[in-house]
Amino acid sequence: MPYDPSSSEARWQKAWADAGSFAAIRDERPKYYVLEMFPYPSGRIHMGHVRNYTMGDVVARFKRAQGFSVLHPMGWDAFGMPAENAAMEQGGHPRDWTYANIATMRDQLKPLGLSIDWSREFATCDDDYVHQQQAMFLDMLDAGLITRKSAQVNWDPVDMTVLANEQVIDGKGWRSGATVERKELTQWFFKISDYSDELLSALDGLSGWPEKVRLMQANWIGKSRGLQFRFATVDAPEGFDAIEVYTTRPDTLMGASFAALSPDHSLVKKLAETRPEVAAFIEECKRIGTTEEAIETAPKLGFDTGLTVTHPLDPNWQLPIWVANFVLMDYGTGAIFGSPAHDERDHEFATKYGLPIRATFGQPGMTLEQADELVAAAPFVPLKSETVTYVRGFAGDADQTGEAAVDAAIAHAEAQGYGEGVTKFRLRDWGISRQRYWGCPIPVVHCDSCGTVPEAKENLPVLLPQDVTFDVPGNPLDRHPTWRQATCPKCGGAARRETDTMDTFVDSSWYYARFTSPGADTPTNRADADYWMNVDQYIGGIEHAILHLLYSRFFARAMVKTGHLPEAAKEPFDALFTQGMVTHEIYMTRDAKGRPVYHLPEDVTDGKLADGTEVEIIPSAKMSKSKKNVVDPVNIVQGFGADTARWFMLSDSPPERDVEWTAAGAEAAAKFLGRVHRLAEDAPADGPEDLDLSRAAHRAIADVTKAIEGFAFNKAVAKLYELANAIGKSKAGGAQRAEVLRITAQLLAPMVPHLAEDVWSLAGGQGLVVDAPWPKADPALLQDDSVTLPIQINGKRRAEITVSKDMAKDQIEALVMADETVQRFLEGAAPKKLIVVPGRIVNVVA
Ligand code: ANZ
Ligand code: ZN
Repeated sequence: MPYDPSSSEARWQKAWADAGSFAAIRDERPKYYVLEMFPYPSGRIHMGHVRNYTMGDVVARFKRAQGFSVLHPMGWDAFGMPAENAAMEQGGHPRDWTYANIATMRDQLKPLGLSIDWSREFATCDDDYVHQQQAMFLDMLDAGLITRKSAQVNWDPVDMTVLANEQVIDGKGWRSGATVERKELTQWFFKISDYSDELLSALDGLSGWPEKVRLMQANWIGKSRGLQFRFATVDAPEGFDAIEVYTTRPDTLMGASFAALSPDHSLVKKLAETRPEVAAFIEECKRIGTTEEAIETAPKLGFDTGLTVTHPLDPNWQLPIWVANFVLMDYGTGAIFGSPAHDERDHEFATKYGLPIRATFGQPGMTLEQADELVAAAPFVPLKSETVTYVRGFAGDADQTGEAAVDAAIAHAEAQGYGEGVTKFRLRDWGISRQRYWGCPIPVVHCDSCGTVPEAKENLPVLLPQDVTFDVPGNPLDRHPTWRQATCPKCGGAARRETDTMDTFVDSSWYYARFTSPGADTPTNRADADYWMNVDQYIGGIEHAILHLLYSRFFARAMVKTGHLPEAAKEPFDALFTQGMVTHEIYMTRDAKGRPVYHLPEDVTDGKLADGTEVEIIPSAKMSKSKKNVVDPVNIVQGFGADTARWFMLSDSPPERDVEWTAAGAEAAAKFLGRVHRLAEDAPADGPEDLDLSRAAHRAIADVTKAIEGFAFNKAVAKLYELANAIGKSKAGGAQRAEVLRITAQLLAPMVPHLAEDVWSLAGGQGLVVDAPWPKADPALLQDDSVTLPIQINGKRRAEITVSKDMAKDQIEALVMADETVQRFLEGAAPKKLIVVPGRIVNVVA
């Protein structure tokens, strides 16, 4: 029975399914919850999925063998724009597109042999999930975790539709190509900013998370300490006697050269009422999207209002008030002072509009003039504030640096009464309203007499209507003839249904909790959630390091507050692992006009296309359809078997790094697995006892265990290569060899589970290897009791000999005399001297 994954893999998968091997069951065993970030049903699985789910599967199978009751589920992050885009482009319905993709991808995933409890599978677009998410929304609304306020959205003026940030490409609508504008709409928000401080400080406790991810989250939350102070205005309209400003660098106040307001600042709006040129400038500023990136990278635009403010430290010093497109209304106070010598944006602005650039400090030993000259030059030179000399300091703070100078400036402002120290966070409330069809409807209605009213729980779920079309842009819910008509749960009168749906990040913020009781008629069943939470090991891509994980951390807290999760689950992921990407070389030729044409790896052999054309080989990069450097896992699984794909994914690189897929690597993996299979098949019925082989097996138990525990799967693979070599070299047979083969099967099982079952059964294992407890290394066999002694002949090291530590002297002498090198030197004569120093050295005098 040679190695034939094409028949054996399906057979083992059926055996596991028949035995219910992967059903997650609450029992007396300790529990272990391993979760990989669930896939978006785009239509096909890709190599990144294979890598991600294989790693999770290694952990799940390993923990299961170690005696844990394991929860390892799978589901689908199924709402979102691609389904609507497909409907717009190809016709059809987003629901059909989504469920068809799920069916295809499930069929592609199952042959990988993942140890998943498929009975828990759900898609976030399932009526049931929508129902429970809406129930939770109502609970959160009740608990004061949700608010409704006005916010800016990206508006496509041609398609007349709201765009998500991802749909804005270089400031233009992705379909219409029209320049995107900002527009104010009333939106629903989760009040995540109430938790800014806690979400930040709790990062310290996440010792199972990569430092890098914790840092990215901390930066996103963006806690800063600064000064909020007032500029007195001169000749401003009534009610605007002062402008409130926020700065993190009050130590640069003496270098101020202008004040700047956001185009959305109330004073600017006031001015626009009477001055058309201000109104026109506001309109101009709106012609960029709402993303921070768009605002940051847009060219700086300013408008001089002609008004001035008085510098707080000098009543005779007036600064002009500008309106600037880079000042955001929803951060700090929506107004700043510009200090161009020490801030790059202010520098760009001041250079463009000819405003003064004055240093407040320079490097040690500089004069004021030298510092001014340095900072006035373009491009902007940042001065390191750790090594400064204050040249235009105030309140006697010369030579104070960095934070101390900021503290001194805050203390000065507080003492003088023109400002106070404050803490601000960059983190904004989470706007979840999407003017889209394919999402979870927000369960509220609008009533003319009662206002905004939550839908009654007994009326849930609020499901999407099926009869919609996507032939015109905009939200089909808005133009549906009847769906919007609702009854007000409060007064019983006619009301209008909310047509916004929820951001799909909401769906993925609690799916891990739902997996603990996917059939419950409440968002969670507390007994199940209490047992299974937390996720012991979460695995996914670094691209989710910020938003998804932060939203999930917030949501878990909200679920604790609303009673859907235990207190201990407010940090839902005990450990996080972020895996690297799968890369491949890129193959390119050029067309007649010199434009690049890319080719699939399967169309290239030895650097040539089928017609003999040579391709240019571009170094490996993340697999991407646009560069055609993709390998379809389905082809690999069909060609080599799932175990080869799994083995290669684990073998070449540490899991946190990128792995380069190569055809040669896949072939080598397949060849190795075939060899292991042959070792089991061709095991001799008898042979000499080989203690070294047993030692190799037990060393492998210890090493593979340690490697898997440390997420060093590539090391576990390397150890198994070693073990296979040791078996191949050994002459041992019979029971001893069978035992070593069974150990090999057990150690292979987390990684290549099908081959492991083959080897296990060939080696006489009882039942399935998937049910065998993880092997334990025998400490006696781990001790290495051999020692290598150098042999010196006439004072020079000529050879060496490996003997067991407790070998008798005369036995060692006999072995030395039999050594080829020694014999050559002795030329048949007896040695003049032969001295054995046990454990150290052998000296021969010829
Ligand atoms: C003067 C100054 C001098 C500043 C200097 C920086 C460097 P972080 O650190 O991110 O909190 N700022 C304040 N509110 C703003 C708004 N609504 N839109 C755009 N920029 C705003 O940033 C705080 C700094 O960003 C503040 O400190 C302010 O510029 C600017 F050498 O004040 B600073
Ligand atoms: Zn009403």
